[in-house]
Amino acid sequence: MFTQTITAHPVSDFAAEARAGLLKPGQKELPSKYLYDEVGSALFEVITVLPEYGLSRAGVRVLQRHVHDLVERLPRPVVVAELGSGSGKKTRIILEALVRRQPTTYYPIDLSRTALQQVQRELGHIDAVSVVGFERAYLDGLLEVAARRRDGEHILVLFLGSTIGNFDRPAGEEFLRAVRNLLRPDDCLLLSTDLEKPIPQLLLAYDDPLGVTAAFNLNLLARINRELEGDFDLSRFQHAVRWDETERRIEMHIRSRQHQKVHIRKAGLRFTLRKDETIWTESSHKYNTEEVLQMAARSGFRCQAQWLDQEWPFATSLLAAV
Ligand code: AVJ
Repeated sequence: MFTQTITAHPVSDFAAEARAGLLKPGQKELPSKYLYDEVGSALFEVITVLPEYGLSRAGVRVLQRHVHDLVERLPRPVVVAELGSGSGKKTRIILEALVRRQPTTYYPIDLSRTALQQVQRELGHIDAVSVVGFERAYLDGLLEVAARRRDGEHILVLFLGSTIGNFDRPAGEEFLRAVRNLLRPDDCLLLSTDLEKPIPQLLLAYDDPLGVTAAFNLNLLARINRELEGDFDLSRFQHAVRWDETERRIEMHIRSRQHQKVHIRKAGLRFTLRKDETIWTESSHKYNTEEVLQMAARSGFRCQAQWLDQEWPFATSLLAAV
């Protein structure tokens, strides 16, 4: 129907956050949200079609199979807000089913303007769907969506792709609680979580033989070079993936192949890396179906339905705010 973008709040804290993470005593780190600039987002789209990375296809299959059940369970009328805009593939399945019942406003919330533009191009032409993008952090965007709510209107929040896995468990639960606090009873959250599976399979999914995930990861250093005038020499770094058994998560790191010095001019930062020292760039926590239910209950939701993919263990849960 129509599309619109609410921008402003541009200046990111990339320099400040990179600086803080790289100056951390002990394990150095960079926030995973910065993996997704234009290059990183394009590389991630390639990851989603790699045979080793079954996660995204599982998410699509679950929705294809159960979207009618999903739509029937939703309160009406409902607006749709999505945390992170993704490629639009999964969202399209939901919106196309939903508009058979009611015209729908869709609010993608994303820090990246390019990501918003892409999803608007992808979904802006569906009949009876209006797209209003928010260039915001998730909770800031959701706050604004909630403020625009009309009387009697409900909100369906989409948090797909197992993005919650990037938080550690306590922070993930805290985040769900924060989402819940912006909602009213019977508003819904559709939450996807990747499930535990054999470790070799997980390691391959995050360290594919073609090297796409390696490029996705190393692009974070390239991005620092581009945007913050860093001098990382990418040939002196290596993608590294490990499974942490206690935390039940995949960790993605960038390992320094040698002792070296780095200068990031716009962050006002000089630091050294030891040979084999790593910068931790992302975690992907893996869940079981029970703990998703418990996590939901503890954060103020009741589970209406949980749909699973058998081929690539994966859960999409429809949670209603209590
Ligand atoms: C988009 C955060 C769900 O953790 O699996 C893919 C990102 N990182 N390969 C994930 C990712 C490396 C992905 N999420």
